[in-house]
Amino acid sequence: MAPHDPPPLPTSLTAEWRGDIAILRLARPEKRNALNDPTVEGIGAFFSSLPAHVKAVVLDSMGDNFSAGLDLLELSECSTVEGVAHSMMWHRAFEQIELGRVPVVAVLKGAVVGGGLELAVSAHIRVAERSAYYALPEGQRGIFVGGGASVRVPRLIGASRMAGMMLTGRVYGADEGQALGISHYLVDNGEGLTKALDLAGKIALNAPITNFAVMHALPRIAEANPREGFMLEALMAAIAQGSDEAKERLRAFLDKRAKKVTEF
Ligand code: 1HE
Repeated sequence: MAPHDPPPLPTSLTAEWRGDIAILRLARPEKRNALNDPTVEGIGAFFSSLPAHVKAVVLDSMGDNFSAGLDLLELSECSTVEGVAHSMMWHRAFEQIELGRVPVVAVLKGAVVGGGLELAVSAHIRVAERSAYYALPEGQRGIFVGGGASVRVPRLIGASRMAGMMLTGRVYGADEGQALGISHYLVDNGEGLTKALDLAGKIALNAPITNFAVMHALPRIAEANPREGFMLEALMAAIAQGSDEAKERLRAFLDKRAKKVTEF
């Protein structure tokens, strides 16, 4: 493999490299990007073996839908023990996104449902197109979420709202998803990738220590008891500001060489 080659991916995924940004695409639109085992394992493998030059990833999809969730063909014959292993395989794969090496920006459109929503909420930033809608149809299928939704979705919208989605099959539209905090940005249909690439480009310009702290320290601090949280924050802040890059960036601002904060 050449240094920039991705690991071998299943046919349901494609990778594209644009400078220091990688784009991973769900590529099974004829099945609404339903997630089968090779796809989920391929996602994990992709994020755990990113080339060193990659500084941010955009997670995109082919067709009109982000993902219809679990490939329902797969669970129909699963035993209880196999079911546990299957769910834990999803957890491992999506942890490679959430606690991976670089921030991930997901582009959401059409169906973002079941395991598709679980995949989306593993990313750090979500850009939704107006066509996006969110649901957890596990309740209607007689199953339970297994790709990390019960940990990650309540942190975004609260356990009570997630219970409502699962018990009644409630579907939230893109506007509601934006108001609830599922998406960070809401854009017109067809504009999600451009916006995501723009954001990924900004992320790639950050000091690596800042991206590391946001990905790995912030979620742990947010979950910690406040006393430990303040201490972790102080330690992380000291490590970050002690870096040569931080010193240079602070000096650049004081020398009027750095951009000011602007409203837009
Ligand atoms: C699928 C799947 C799938 C579509 N597994 N094959 N997820 C769900 O319960 C959602 C199920 N899907 C749907 O409700 C609809 O497909 C959509 C609303 C997403 C899209 O509707 P539409 O009209 O655009 O497409 P379609 O005609 O329903 O589907 C096109 C094809 O994709 C069709 O196959 P075909 O061979 O007849 O062409 C569908 O069978 C196939 N397809 N969705 C398998 N999900 C770790 S636990 C996670 C648990 C879950 O994610 S549960 C939620 C599962």
